[in-house]
Amino acid sequence: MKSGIVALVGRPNAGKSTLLNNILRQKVSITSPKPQTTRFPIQAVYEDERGQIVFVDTPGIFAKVKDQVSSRINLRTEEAIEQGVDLIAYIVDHTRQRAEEENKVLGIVRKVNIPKILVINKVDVKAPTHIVQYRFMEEEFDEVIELSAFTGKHLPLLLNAIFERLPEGPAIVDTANMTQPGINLDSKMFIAEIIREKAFLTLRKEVPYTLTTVVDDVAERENGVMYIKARILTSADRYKGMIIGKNASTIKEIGATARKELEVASSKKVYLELTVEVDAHWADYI
Ligand SMILES: Nc1nc2c(ncn2[C@@H]2O[C@H](COP(=O)(O)OP(=O)(O)OP(=O)(O)O)[C@@H](O)[C@H]2O)c(=O)[nH]1
Ligand SMILES: [Mg+2]
Repeated sequence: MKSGIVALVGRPNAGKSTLLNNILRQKVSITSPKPQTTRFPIQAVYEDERGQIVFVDTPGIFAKVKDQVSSRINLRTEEAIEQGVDLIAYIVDHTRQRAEEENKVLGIVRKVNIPKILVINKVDVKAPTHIVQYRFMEEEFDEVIELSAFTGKHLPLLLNAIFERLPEGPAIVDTANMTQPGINLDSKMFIAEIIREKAFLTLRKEVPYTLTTVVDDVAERENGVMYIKARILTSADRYKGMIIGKNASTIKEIGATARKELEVASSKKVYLELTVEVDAHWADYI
C-alpha cells in the first residue's frame, strides 16, 4: 500500500478546507468567505484500497501580517510544511488575481524538495478568471489539476495524482478503532470550531478577527440532551456589543445555527449556552 502526509497550502480563501471536507465527505475543517478561517493545522485521514493519506489542512498565508495573531498563524503553516510532509498540494483560486501573497506561499513551498501538485480550484466559476497568471507557475510543479472543491469535480484526479507520488509504506495512523476520520481535534475543540465558523459567517467586516471561541463544558444529561457551555472571547467592549447585536439577535443567530449543526453531527438534541466576554488575553487561546 501507499501512505504519506499531504499538506494543503495556499493563500487565504483558496478553498483548502472545503477541499479537505469534500475529499473526506465529512466536515472536519470549518470554512467561510473570510480569510484565515483556519487558524491551526487540521489533520484528517483518508483511506481506500490504494492506501492511506494523512491530509494536513493549513491556515492561509497572509503576505502583509497585520498583527501578532496572524503572524503566529502564518508560522504554524510554515512549521507544518517543514515537519516531514511527503507531498504538497498547492491550492490556488483562479477567480482572484495573483498577488504578493502567492509569492510568499511559493517561497515557503520552494524550500522543500518533495513532489508538488498545483491545484487550480473553483473551476465551477467561469468568470472572472485569471487562470493564465497561474499557468505561469506550472513549471514549478509535477502536475497541474483543475477542479472544484465545491462541486467535487475532478477530485478523483487529485487523489490519483497523490497516490501515484506517495511512497510505498504502512499506514501512518491506526484508524481501526476510530469513529471520527482520524482528526486531531477533541470534541470540545471541534464544537468550539463549529461555533467560531458560525460567528465568522454571521459577523461582518473585521469582527471575526477580534474573537475566538472556548468550550467549557460538554455533558450528556439523563434525558439524552447534550448540554454545551461555551464562550466567545473578544478583545473590546465595542466588539462585544457587535457580537451580541440589537436585542441579542446576532448572538442568538450564531447560537442557533451552531446548535442546529451540532444536533445533526451528533444525532442528539443540543442545548447550547453561549455567552460573550471581553478578555484582554483572548488571543492566547488561539
Ligand atoms: N464556487 C466555489 N467556491 C469555493 C470552492 N472552494 C471553496 N469555495 C468557497 O471559498 C471560500 C473559502 O473556502 P475555504 O475552504 O474556507 O478556504 P481556505 O483556503 O480553507 O481558507 P483559509 O482557511 O482562510 O485559509 C468559501 O466561501 C467556500 O465556500 C469552489 O470550488 N467553488
Ligand atoms: Mg481553511
